[in-house]
Amino acid sequence: MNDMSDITGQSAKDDWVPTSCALCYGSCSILAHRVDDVVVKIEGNPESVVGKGRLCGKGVSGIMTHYDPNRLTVPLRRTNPKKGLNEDPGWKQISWDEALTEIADVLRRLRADDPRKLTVQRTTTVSASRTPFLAFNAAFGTPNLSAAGGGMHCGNGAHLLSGLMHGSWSIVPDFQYCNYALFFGASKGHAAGHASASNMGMAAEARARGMKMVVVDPMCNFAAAKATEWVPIRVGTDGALALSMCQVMVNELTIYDEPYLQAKTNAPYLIGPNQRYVRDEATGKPMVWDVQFGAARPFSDVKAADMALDGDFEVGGVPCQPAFELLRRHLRKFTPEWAEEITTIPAANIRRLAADFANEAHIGSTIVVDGVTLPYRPVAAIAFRGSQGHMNSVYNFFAISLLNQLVGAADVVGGCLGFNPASNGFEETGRLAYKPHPDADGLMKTGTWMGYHLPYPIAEPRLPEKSGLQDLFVFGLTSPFLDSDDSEDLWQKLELPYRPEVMMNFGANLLMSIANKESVANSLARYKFMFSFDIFLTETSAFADIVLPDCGHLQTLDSRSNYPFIFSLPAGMGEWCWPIRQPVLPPEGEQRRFQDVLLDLADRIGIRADVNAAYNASMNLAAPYRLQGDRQYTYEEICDAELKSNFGPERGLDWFKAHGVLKWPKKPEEVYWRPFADVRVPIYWEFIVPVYEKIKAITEPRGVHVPPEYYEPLPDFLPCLSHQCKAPGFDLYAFYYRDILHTNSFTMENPWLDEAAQLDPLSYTIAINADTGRQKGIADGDWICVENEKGRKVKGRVHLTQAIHPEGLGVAACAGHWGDGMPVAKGKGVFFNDLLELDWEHSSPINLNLDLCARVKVTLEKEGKR
Ligand SMILES: Nc1nc2c(c(=O)[nH]1)N[C@H]1C(S)=C(S)[C@@H](COP(=O)(O)OP(=O)(O)OC[C@H]3O[C@@H](n4cnc5c(=O)[nH]c(N)nc54)[C@H](O)[C@@H]3O)O[C@H]1N2
Ligand SMILES: Nc1nc2c(c(=O)[nH]1)N[C@H]1C(S)=C(S)[C@@H](COP(=O)(O)OP(=O)(O)OC[C@H]3O[C@@H](n4cnc5c(=O)[nH]c(N)nc54)[C@H](O)[C@@H]3O)O[C@H]1N2
Ligand code: SF4
Ligand SMILES: [Mo]
Repeated sequence: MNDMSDITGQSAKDDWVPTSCALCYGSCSILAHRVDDVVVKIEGNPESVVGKGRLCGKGVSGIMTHYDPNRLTVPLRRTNPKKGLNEDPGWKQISWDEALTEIADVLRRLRADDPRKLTVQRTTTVSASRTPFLAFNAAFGTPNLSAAGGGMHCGNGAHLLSGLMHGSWSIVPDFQYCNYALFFGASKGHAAGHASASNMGMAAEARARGMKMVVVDPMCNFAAAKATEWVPIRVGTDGALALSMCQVMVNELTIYDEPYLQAKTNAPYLIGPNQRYVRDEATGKPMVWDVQFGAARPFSDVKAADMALDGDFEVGGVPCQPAFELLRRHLRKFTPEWAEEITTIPAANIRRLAADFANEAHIGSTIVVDGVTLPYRPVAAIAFRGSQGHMNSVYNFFAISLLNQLVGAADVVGGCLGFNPASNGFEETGRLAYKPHPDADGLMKTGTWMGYHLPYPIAEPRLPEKSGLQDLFVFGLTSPFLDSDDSEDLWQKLELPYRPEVMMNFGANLLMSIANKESVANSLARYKFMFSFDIFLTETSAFADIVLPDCGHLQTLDSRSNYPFIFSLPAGMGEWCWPIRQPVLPPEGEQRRFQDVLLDLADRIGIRADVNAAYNASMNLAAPYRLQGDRQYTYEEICDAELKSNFGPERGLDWFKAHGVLKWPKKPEEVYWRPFADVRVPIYWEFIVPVYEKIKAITEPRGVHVPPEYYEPLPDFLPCLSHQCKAPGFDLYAFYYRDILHTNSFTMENPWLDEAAQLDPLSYTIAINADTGRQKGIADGDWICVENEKGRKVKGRVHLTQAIHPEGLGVAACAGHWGDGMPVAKGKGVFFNDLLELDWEHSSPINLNLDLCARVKVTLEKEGKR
């Protein structure tokens, strides 16, 4: 800290505090410039790998979120017992002791009755909230942890596939070496996505280096605007394009990486007529056809190069084929001409894209990185929210993943990288080491993970205990069925043994972030009691009985703002980096950190020992830093324990507060781990067959039909419901996209970001193709009404542009707030989610993803306003 003299001669306290942003889940490392206990500026922390000294506009504006006079500063209790969209809660200030006494009474009684009746809901935007809530959840004993719109909008398909194929939460091109990146509805390094600010720099450098970037997207927005080529696609049809590209590569061009498929996938495993592996009777291992021996043998006994990929065989009288042969045959129907009909992308373009991708992969080539010779495949097919935010989420992402698998561009130099799934750990302590490893079938299990269950092996489906039904629909991470219109019907049929009664919410604005507000409001009103940790009164907090004023990102503490190297640390060569978040400013009024409040509640309801045990497990604390019995540790002490446990006794919380981050170099074998790990990934999902049988055995007798076409071992293209709408006048596909200026429903309240968004022609408007608009007699700036097939309506001002597919209707972010608690946000922008239905029919029957597109009709608003 420097003591400086200002012009008045008075001394000013002036310092820069290293901490982490939380305006989105990227958690970029920041430096907060603090002068006389006021933060006057936020900059990127160049010492950190997370952001690399860069910030986005939201991060810089975080200062205005902190100093917003509408921030909550006292606990509030509702006085109006009625809950509804038009009910005023009648907030009354209460003391912390009153608030926590009442909450603890409710929780104590509930836990004695049935802990599963507690639903814990949290926003993923503050990613650091994960560990404390997971610990509380586990200790309390409820399986119901949910993430509002998170997952079923953004990651249910992405995390499943990235987990199965890359041992990782997410994927990104190896920007340092990639020459051809194909983006399917993802903005990794352009506006949104994971590891934003780091990826923004890396993506820019890659483009300057000459990396071609091809963006498949219904809109030419942030990623496509920077691309070499924009490929406009009909909403929700990415699977058809990817399958067709696979068809061209495998059957028309016959370009694919045979040695990779033999050694690193289950492509050579023999499949019988029952869609299952042909297994060795003695060992139970899947068999391959050994071309040297001319016989089927367990995969582990055969050299990869001797494994047949093609042909028909017979083993013990059973006809069978290698999985790859089945894939090759399966792909034949996905011709570019077929795909053109579905995607609107001309067949010739599909052939060109496939040829470019296949040729740019330079199959067979190697490169030396830091003295290590490694496979070099400088192409990557990437996807995230856009292409998989649909009912056909799983197959779409599966088909896109196959592009990388076919050319061997998975976790090798220049290819598609998982987000740091392999690490040798911190050398001095040997901690934080993990890497993918094989199961008995040779298929990859992740070395580290952060979901409720591992992506593989697939969990055993059972009669649900989770109100979201994910223990039955085991491919789903998060679920719409906590809130859907028909959840009671599903719970009854599937014999859920209890009903949700109490909700503990952390920040999430589920009333806005999931789907139409009526459906979610009905679900929220069903809870007998709800309390919410908030920094603002959101639309959702209006359904709470008690609201607790939380500290914001500049006031809070977290020993793992970037754990476990997944969200924020860029993939690729460079350094490992462990940053923390620390308080720069004290609480205002009666604000308290949620982590401390959770510990206080644990003590009040008598579950401290369980919470300590849960922290030991989730932070993987090593002796002597394990938390003991029911000792009342502060959250500071828990953070200190985690840091010392990982990095040694001299690098505790104090060291991290002073230094901000700890770094050490990555090795090529960690970043490009695939050649060094004896694991295979499934290009053919044999495991899906028994899983479906088990799901069906539970659902069919109980009157719930689960369509089998979602559970095939090879991906297909399944149309969204919106593709099937034939009602006259419903000729546009409505979709949303992230605004570079806003995070989900959060930042419209930030005055700097709001001002910038008002200047932007798209942030708060509805984008329609200019020619389509003119045909409909709509002019730029007109007010229109957008109506979905069920008659739900959304209104807004039109922006006509050439930068959108002629059938598309694009809305930015999750705006259109109506509550009084965020007055800057109120009335700004368009609330897209009012066009989304929330029921079984509109959910993926395999991974529970919501269908995030709607077929809509637009009409001109005569009055020229809302
Ligand atoms: N139309 C549309 N819908 C969407 C999306 C979209 O882009 N458009 N995105 C979807 C996706 S992928 C997701 S993940 C979800 C996200 O949706 P949600 O998780 O419901 O929330 P966000 O909209 O991200 O807003 C973050 C919330 O956290 C609160 N908050 C921020 N910091 C803190 C803090 O330190 N403490 C506390 N207690 N609260 C805090 C903010 O007040 C805000 O309410 O929305 C989904 N829904
Ligand atoms: N600036 C900013 N950054 C964020 C967030 C934010 O709200 N704002 N949110 C964070 C969160 S929670 C998440 S999940 C990530 C999400 O990050 P992204 O995956 O990048 O999310 P989106 O921008 O919603 O969707 C990506 C693209 O998909 C397109 N798209 C929509 N439908 C389709 C389709 O059917 N097919 C194809 N091919 N494209 C389609 C959209 O036009 C958009 O360009 O971003 C994180 N980072
Ligand atoms: S990308 Fe996210 S975490 Fe990084 S500066 Fe922007 S808002 Fe903050
Ligand atoms: Mo998300």
